[in-house]
Amino acid sequence: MTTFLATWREPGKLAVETAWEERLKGGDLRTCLEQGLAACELNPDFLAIGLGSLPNADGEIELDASMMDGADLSAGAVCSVQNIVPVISVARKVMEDTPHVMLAGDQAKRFAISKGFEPRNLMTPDAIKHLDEWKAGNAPYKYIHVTDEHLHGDTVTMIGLEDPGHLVAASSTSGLAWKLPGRVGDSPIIGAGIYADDEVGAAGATGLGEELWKACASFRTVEAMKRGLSPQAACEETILHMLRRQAHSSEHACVVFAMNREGQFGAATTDGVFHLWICQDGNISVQEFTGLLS
Ligand code: SD4
Repeated sequence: MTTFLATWREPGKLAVETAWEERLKGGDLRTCLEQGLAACELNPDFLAIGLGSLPNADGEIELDASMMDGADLSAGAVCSVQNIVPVISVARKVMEDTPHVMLAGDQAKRFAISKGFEPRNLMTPDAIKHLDEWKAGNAPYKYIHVTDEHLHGDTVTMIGLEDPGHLVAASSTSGLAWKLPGRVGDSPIIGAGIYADDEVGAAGATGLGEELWKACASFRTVEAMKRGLSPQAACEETILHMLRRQAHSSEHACVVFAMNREGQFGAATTDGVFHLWICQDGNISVQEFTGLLS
């Protein structure tokens, strides 16, 4: 059995569908997650990932991405990268082609170019329109995007599991809209945005990165599973800890989701409604999780 999980209602669907297509072609877990996230990065309709996402306060799109393999805890990440997509592929190259875990900013971009990536303008006409609206003081999108119906994000964090108990986790994001230039959130931070350990399971996060990072949300959740909690109970424990200890964690959605090496999974959010996509050997479904505050 192969299982993929991916975050949020719109991009999560594309992410698991693409990962499964890659699996049918014989792709390994790393490649399936890379392709799933790359498809979302290259889709200009998603506002918090890759091409055409919402920029920082200077009108620049700065991307963060990470990948971790639970087999041997190898990990790679990039942060604050401009003009390159898909950055998940650069994060994977950091993991596989260098002795390092993370490269940042211009130097990460130089590394990407040295690996054959072509720099390009990521600001689409829609992204420029959103920036102009924000500058005029009437942006429809806040830090984490609020639509008419739901609080939601487009950051995609994924977990993949294959028998017997091998897990990979990965994440890609443009971070928070209108962030200070140079700001980095949880997504590229191993232990915050993602964590995978084949001895236990894997976890991923999305939402307000500052709070998720302070909580070491993904590592905390994997450690809770290591103590014997189910993935659902582990996620709830992390979110309740955040609500109890971190005042700002109730201001925006903070989400953690997890899967153990047996394939059980769960998720929890501080607030709002969170959609998690699940693909089990090609059977695709979505589950809804309601905030523990509501
Ligand atoms: C961040 N956690 O950079 C990301 C944002 C996010 O959906 O998940 N948005 O803080």
